[in-house]
Amino acid sequence: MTQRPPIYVTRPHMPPLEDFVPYLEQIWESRILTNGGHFHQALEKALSEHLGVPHLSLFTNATIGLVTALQALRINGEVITTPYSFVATAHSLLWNGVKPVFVDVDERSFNIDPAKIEAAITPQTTAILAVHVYGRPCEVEAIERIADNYNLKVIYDAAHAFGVRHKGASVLRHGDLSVLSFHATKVFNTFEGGAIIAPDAKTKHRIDHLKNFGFVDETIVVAAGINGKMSEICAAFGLLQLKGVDEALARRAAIAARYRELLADVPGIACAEAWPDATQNDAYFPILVGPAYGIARDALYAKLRAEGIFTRRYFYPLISDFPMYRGLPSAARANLPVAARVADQVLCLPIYPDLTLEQVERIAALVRGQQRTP
Ligand code: T4K
Repeated sequence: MTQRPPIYVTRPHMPPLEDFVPYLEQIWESRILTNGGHFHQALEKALSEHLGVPHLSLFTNATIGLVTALQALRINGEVITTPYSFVATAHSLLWNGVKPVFVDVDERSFNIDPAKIEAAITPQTTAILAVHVYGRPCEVEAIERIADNYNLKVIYDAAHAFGVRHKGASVLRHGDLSVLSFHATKVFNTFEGGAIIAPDAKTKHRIDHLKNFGFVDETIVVAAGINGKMSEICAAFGLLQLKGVDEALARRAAIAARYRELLADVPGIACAEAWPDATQNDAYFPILVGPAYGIARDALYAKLRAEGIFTRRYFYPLISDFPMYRGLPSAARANLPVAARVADQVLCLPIYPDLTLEQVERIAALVRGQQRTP
């Protein structure tokens, strides 16, 4: 019997190799490999237009982007954030010497719950670092109202939110700064990469200096900057990727719709609901495995693994469960009951443009097949 190839939670979308060769030839010809070359400039312009945002600064990855965004806004003291995210969100605070204060999430969106933010504000609070989890927008208006009332900055970790629109405009326009990821596992990838979205040219210039060691010109350094620059090869790949991104998003939407149909009536399985006032990018396909399913989430995860289907439990454990955070008073699971429940029940099913509907049907049938009526 021939073995089926494994199915991973995601696979990067790749254009045909021959389409990339002319870009490589241009790089070989120019010998400009990095430091704001032709492709870097072209991708910044193309992405600003595509996403409908005023100012965008490319980065080597989103983590350095987050660290730099906090530097650019001179964030210190305490920052209110979510435990339900990838560790990079909170790590960016520690790299800035800032204390994370975890606030619970909303049970429908899995994003930080604005109703719980105010109680966590102290005289040391300087900002809110929220995450558009799975590309579903936070309650941006409520968050910004609180920020205005308490004079706080707002930074959005928008690693998952490529192309997402909220009430007709890019969700990346909200807050003081937003940070995208273009990692291999993301909807739009440049191998590794990311970007900060800034509201005005002055802020973008400051960020451009910060990602280039603080250099303004050959002899002037204005800040203790870092090296966060995207290389020409990654930027060139991004330009090529941009041509296929709408088609890739349409494939993802078809896959998500099929999963929803096939899993709609499985007892104990809840698919994330469509989100009001927002477009979806189907970056992930999370399901919650509740008590009515009859077996635990981890048993389903193991069963699928045994079948060569590598789902992921994004985001379990919670960030607040990791050793460098769990000593914080706000990290106690009793303070984060919704996030704790979601982390214990969530399973992200495979979704990526090359996944076939037959594979989706097989995965859904396996999920259905494990259900045990209590
Ligand atoms: N904020 C949030 C909310 C984030 O989710 C992330 C990253 C960040 C910030 C930071 O962004 P970056 O600094 O990375 O730009 C992955 C990614 O490494 C990470 O970027 C992502 N979030 C996180 C949610 O997932 P892992 O350790 O789970 O990835 P890994 O290597 O196990 O990959 C998952 C599957 O994808 C593999 O089983 C196979 C497939 N894969 C992966 C890679 C890297 C491929 O087919 N090709 C590949 O090149 O963290």
